[in-house]
Amino acid sequence: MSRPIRKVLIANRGEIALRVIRACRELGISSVAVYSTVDKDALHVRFADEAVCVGPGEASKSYLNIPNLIAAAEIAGADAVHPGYGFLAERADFAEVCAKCGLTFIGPKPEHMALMGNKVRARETMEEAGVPVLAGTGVLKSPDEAVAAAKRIGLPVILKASAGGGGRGMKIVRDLSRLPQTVETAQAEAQAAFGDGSVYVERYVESPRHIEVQIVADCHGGVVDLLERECSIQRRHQKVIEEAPSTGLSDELRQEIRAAAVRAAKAIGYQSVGTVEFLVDGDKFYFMEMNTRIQVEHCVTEMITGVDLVAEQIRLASGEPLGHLDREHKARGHAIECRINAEDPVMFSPQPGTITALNFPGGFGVRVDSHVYGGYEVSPCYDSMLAKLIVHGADRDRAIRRMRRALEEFVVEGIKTNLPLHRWISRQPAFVEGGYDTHFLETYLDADAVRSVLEEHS
Ligand code: MV4
Repeated sequence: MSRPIRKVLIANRGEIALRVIRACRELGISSVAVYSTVDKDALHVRFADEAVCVGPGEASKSYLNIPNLIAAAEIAGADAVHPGYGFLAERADFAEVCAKCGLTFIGPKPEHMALMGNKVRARETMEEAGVPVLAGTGVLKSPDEAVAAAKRIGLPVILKASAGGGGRGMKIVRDLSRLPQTVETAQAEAQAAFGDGSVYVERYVESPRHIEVQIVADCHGGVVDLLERECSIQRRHQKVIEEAPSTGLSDELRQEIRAAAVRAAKAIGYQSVGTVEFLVDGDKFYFMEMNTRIQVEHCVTEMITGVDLVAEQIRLASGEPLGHLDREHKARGHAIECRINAEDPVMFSPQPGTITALNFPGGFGVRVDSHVYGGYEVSPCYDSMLAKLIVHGADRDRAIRRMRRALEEFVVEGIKTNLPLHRWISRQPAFVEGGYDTHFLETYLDADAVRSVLEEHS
């Protein structure tokens, strides 16, 4: 059952490729980077033991090009593949191809990726496992079925695409008379976007909090949770700030949510690291999605648990048991992550260009995971995240003070970034108090706040 991993091909770029290379190096495992021609000078190419070009800048022709990635793994003699996050990380077909080619996929089994990629099947499976789900339906067979469901559940309802996720393909309906037409539109849009027009109904929660639980599972049936993260500060379904542990939840509710996440993973026989996302509404919580990958925000969990999640993910993929992880994890202090993006801090539009000057913050309790350097050219081909600033403090108040101090030290010149937005958030009373919900930015980032972000916090 155990299969040693000696050489890992990293099918990704940017900070997560570096993160995986660093874990490999510490484990005594060789690393193989892949890169597009746009990334020929990238740090993941320089820091890996070997690097193979897999195509041009356009992701569909390089980082998403499965035949080229498999060929690169074969040429380099890799025995395993790490998908990182994004790109092919949740593509069951890629995991399957890796297995067929004798490559250990560092992630869950393809059937679990496929199950969680199908939001209707995921919902049904969780309900059977005794994990709370919102009142809703299976795949709609007709608009009339949605109307009947809305009458039973009550308004508002939300229409979601079964093949969607992460906020893609959702429509809120507040007026019963609009529901049939909205179902037809949602089905057509889902068909066009995902090649699958399946749509379902759920009761809509107006002001939820996004709480997610980090799960670690081995291939011997062992499952533990590594506490939870609070990810409610988002904009257009992109997380902006994440923290661990969550703030403003009762201990009782946190324990219940963690137990539900473990139950979810055990029910399906999940293996590898994963995240179970919940919507929290007052003192109630509901299963939302399960992410079958290492996530961008895994670092806040690492800071409060002391566990190297990527190293553990690799170890678990080689068939090892939970071992030292098999215990009740307790939070040591508080961690906050700021996603620093190359974007307009107010309009949130991406800002490609060249970084002319750069200074990363440092000092006690500060971690910066980033692939950029002075002179780095931000390409429009890829997402706009430049760096993750992760601060750790003995408690949340100290973490916030450290966050402000580190944000003051952080310099990126030559392109616009969202650093002013983070500086502003770090001083917002509603953020400092904790207990904010998913409407935080749209609620507080009004015209006056925008002026303040542009002037005071730059
Ligand atoms: C919801 C919801 C309210 N009610 N479902 C957004 C991402 C995707 N995972 C599901 N999402 C939501 N689903 C019901 N039944 C509100 C959201 C939502 C949201 C969730 C988490 C974090 C930020 C969000 C922003 C807007 C909407």
